[in-house]
This record gives sequence, C-alpha cells and structure tokens, in this order.
Amino acid sequence: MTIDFSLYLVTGRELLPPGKEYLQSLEEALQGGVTVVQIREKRSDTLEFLEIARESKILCAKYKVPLIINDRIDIALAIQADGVHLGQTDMPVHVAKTLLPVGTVIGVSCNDPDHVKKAIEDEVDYIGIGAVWSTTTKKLDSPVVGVRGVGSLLQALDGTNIKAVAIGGLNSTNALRTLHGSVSISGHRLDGIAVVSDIVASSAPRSAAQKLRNILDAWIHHFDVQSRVTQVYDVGTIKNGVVELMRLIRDKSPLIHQITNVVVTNQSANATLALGASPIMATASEEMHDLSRIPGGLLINFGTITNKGGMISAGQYANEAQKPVVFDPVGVGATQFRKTTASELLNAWQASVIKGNAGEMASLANSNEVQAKGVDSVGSGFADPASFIREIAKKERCVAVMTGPTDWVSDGVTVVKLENGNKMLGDITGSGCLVGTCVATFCAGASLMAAAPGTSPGPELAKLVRGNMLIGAVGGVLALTVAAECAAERSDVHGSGTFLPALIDELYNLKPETLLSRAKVQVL
Ligand code: 3NM
Ligand code: MG
Repeated sequence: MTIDFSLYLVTGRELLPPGKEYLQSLEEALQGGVTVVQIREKRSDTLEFLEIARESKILCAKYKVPLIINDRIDIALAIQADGVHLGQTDMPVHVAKTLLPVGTVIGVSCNDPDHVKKAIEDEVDYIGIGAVWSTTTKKLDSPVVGVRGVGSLLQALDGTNIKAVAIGGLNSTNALRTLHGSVSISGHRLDGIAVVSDIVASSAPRSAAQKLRNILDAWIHHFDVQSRVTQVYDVGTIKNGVVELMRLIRDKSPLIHQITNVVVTNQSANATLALGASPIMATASEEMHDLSRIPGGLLINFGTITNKGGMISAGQYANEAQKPVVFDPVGVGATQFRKTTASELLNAWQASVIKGNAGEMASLANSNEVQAKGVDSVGSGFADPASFIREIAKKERCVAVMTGPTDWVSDGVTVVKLENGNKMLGDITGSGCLVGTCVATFCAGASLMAAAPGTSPGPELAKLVRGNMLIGAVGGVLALTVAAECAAERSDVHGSGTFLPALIDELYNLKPETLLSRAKVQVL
C-alpha cells in the first residue's frame, strides 16, 4: 500500500483541550487534511487501546486515511491496521515482520545514522526522524537532531524507496523552516511532517491541520518546481541586477537591522547610511518581532556573542516575514562556543546568505583544508574554492559568500568569482564585517524588489525569503570592494587611519557607472 505521509498525525489523548472529545478532534483533523494517522496510547490498558483503535479505524476509513498502530503488534493484528510504528526499544522489525500480514506498513523511529542504516537493512517502509525540535509531548532520551541533522540522515536514504517524516515540536511556525532545512546535499527531501500537540492540543484541530496542509502543499510544489528550473546567469544579468539594486536602495532606503559586534557597530551603521539605506543596531529579543514587520533585511554577525536570544528570535521572525537573513559567523573556528552557537543559530532559522572568510567557511563545513587563527584565516586557501563554495551553499541551502583576495559567491548551482578590492582592506578592522553589512543592504534591496504588491500567495508561501539573494550578495561584495579600490587610489589616503573614512566616502559617492566599469565578475 502506498501512503501519503505528508501530514502525519500521531494521537495523544492526554493533550486534548478541556471539553474536546477524542473522536471529534480526530475527525476535525482528518477534515483539515491529515493524510495518515498513528494511534499512540502510552497509558492505556489493552482493552482501552483496542477500543480506541477500533473506533479510530472506522473514522479513518470514512476519510480513506490509513491507520498505523504504535508499538503494539497485537492491536494492529486485531483491528487489521494498515501499519505499525516501532521505536528503537520496541519489537525488532524482523520479528514484527514474521507476525504481521505481508504488506503491512512498517515504520521506525530514527535519530542517528546507525538507526537509519539498520532501518534500510530491515527494509522498513518509512522512518520517523526526531526529535527535530524540543518537545514536551514525549520524554526524549537523546538530544534533538535539529533541522540540519535531519538533512544529513535523509542522505542515507538515497537510492532506497524508504519514506521519511520529521517529528518533534513541529508546528505551523517552524514547519516551513523544517521542510526547507531538512534536505540532504543530494537533494533528498522529507515526505512529510508528523505532529502531535500542534493538532491534538488545539481547540480547532481542523484549522490547525489546514494551516500545516497549506504550508506543505506550497512547499512541495515549490520544491518540485525549483528542482526542475534553475536560473542561468551571465555576467551582464548580474551586473545589471546589482546596479538596479543600488538605485532601489537609494530610492527606498530599506531598514537594515544589524545585530553585530561591538568592534564594528559604528562603521557598519555608517556604511549602511552611505549606501542609502537605514541602519538600526537593535539587540534585545523583546523588539525583534516589531522590527521584523518593517521591510528590509537582517544581519546577524556574532563577532562578540552577547545576545544569542536576540539572534535566535530575530532570525526566526525574519524567516516568518520572508526577509533576508545574512549570517556572518565571525571567528567561528576560533572556539568551540562559537561553533556550537553557529550550529544552534543555523538550526533555529534559515540563513539567506552565509558570509565568511576561508577559515570561517571551512569551520562551518567541518573541513580541515583551511585553518583559522582568531578571526583570520591562514594559509593559501582552498585548492578548489569554486567547488567548495558550491557545496557549502548546497548543504546550507542558501547563498554562500567566501571573502579573500578573490571573493566567491554561490547559490549551490552558479558560482560567481569576484576580483575587486584592495589590500588596504586587510589593514583596517572589520572590513569583512562591512562586506556583511553591504550584503545585507543589497539583499534587503533584492527583497523589496521582489515584494511587489499582489504577488501570488501560492508558491510565495513556501519561501523563507523573497528576492534574488545571489545578486544581492554579489552586489554587496562589489560595492565594498570597488569602493575600496577607489579609496586606496585617493591622494588624501596615507594609511589605514585615512583609508576608513575614505572608504565610507567612496561608498557614499559610488556611481553605478563606476561599479559597472570596475567590476571584475566571472560566472562559472
Ligand atoms: N516521537 P509534538 S518526538 C511521538 O523523536 C514522538 O521519535 C518522537 O510530539 C521522536 O508534535 C514525539 O507534540 C512527540 O512535539 C512529538
Ligand atoms: Mg515506542
């Protein structure tokens, strides 16, 4: 039997809100678009479980939705359920198979690669990967997998027909982030999401299910379309796109919300102003929701990590508002704390652009090819930077920017090589951070450009960011590196002390023609 696993309801009678009857709640959930139901009864006696399973089966049959029993092979046999779901400490799959009729669907819970490997050997039909987020519905005995963890487990299913759903703490706020982030580098995506409390604990389970249904439908459609069509770029398209953004930023002055480090706050705000945008350097969690409602972009630079809570909520709200999130993991290779924090942030929200030097990007990718010293990278860089940047963009599902004497930008398909700049950028502090600021500013421009009134609610709903982030990222890098060339050539620049204000001046006075004539852009 083939099952549509997209919206997988797991029951939890103890979570029903006061006054809500179990079968009523289940029926409303089915009406809301649940595609498969698992009966999970952790506290019932056999007789009670059997009764619940029987009644549930009749209801599911009415909506032609398959029914799966958690753990109890005997109950599944008794009611002729469509399948069973087995935990790691339940009946082993090979034993269950000897007891169940041929064709019974079998699913297992997995939270590490060994579980997945075993599930493949056992030829199960589907796996539940979890817990993705923290949950109070079930006591967890292993740490949460995280959105990016799901992606790496999915890859192990390549070449099999085994389906996968994510479970644990899923709700309408994080469902899109979960679906988007839970994709392996090979392009293997989830078949669905499994939820308990978001539907069961709701007093309106039908609309709770519908909300998830809408997100799933839009995302699956978007994913399928995206995997068929990839935009092809040439140098002209990119350069013209950048110039268009430059003009739009000066015209519309988007708000660039920056959570950045204490070293560069002032110069970042000034660079933003110089480009014609409007900076706000707000860090408190309490103001993140309000700020996310104003069109623009968000920069999260964790050069000095003092407000992780603010960084997490700012990114989550920005995703919800489909605004660009530019992440600058300054010095991520320098300490374990930074590494852990970067991972935590990247699990909490979807970055639209990740920008770093070779050392930082190597650390994010767990590569030893380039080393970091403090916030600087050392050595001669990657042997094949183009492949590296394409892979990390694919893995993190965003645009990746790697700065250095040559700058690299990729969306996971196209790689853009940029060769502007001046070595004096290495003589001032925070030139990398300024690139991040400029990228966030241009990406904000790209998002304003895409947010034309009356855009369709369909596939748009499936996006965590609107606008062309590749062009935004290239624009930010070009603006800063071209301005640096202009500044370094000035006769009133005598050293790093006069270079910084000259750089801000050159950003302020940067003309589209200058950018076009100086830009050294190659598309690979
Ligand atoms: N299994 P909610 S987490 C039943 O990690 C279950 O295998 C999990 O409930 C696993 O949607 C979980 O309310 C509970 O967070 C999911
Ligand atoms: Mg179990």
